[in-house]
Amino acid sequence: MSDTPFIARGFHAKRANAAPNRLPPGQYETRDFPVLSAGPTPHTPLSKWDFTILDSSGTSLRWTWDELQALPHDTPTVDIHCVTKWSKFDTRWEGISVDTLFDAARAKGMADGAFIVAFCDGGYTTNLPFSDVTGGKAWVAFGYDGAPLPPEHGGPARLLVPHLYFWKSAKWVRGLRILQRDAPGFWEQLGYHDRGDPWREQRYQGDP
Ligand SMILES: Nc1nc2c(c(=O)[nH]1)N[C@H]1C(S)=C(S)[C@@H](COP(=O)(O)O)O[C@H]1N2
Ligand SMILES: [Mo]
Repeated sequence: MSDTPFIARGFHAKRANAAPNRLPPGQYETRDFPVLSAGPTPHTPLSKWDFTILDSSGTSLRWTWDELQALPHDTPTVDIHCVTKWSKFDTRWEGISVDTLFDAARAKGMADGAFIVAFCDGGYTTNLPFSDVTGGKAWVAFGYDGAPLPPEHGGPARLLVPHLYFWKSAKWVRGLRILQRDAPGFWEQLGYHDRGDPWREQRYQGDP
């Protein structure tokens, strides 16, 4: 057919001009914001809330809610990807960069580590490589879409690590423990991946 090459060229040109693919393998886009929680939503009053960084030598640094709010805020707009296969584009958050917290910890003489475990009200934990929560890639978020983060989505504050599967973004987060060796958290002990990069489909232990 003489016109087939013309059609094929037009099709490829259109594809080349399209936005780069934002959907990791195996995911679909949703406009909803599903709630996924392994237990009940805790309700810790802000007067009793604090955030703690602990290192392996036993040194710790703690912020009250007001002290945390006094730190410089970021307003990242990011895509998020749940391991149950929904992805949501352009979610708008407000929070404190984890770099800001670790800078303060370093200034106090605390040591970096190779891994961290985030811990939460309600007992949830998740482990991450140190390099995945530093370098502008992770936040302690307390605002969503121009409003305080709703409790079902992790308010008053959750970890936000959008470049990894969303189970790493621990809701109701209360602190980060710096470790030299990786220590699996709640879902990781049940078979989910220690890193969880959605672009490499690191869903389960043993995935590349
Ligand atoms: N504390 C806590 N954090 C958590 C969870 C949880 O059960 N408890 N679920 C994780 C999972 S599996 C996902 S997909 C996201 C869901 O966040 P959302 O409910 O705001 O969509 O939170 C993550 N953080
Ligand atoms: Mo999830």
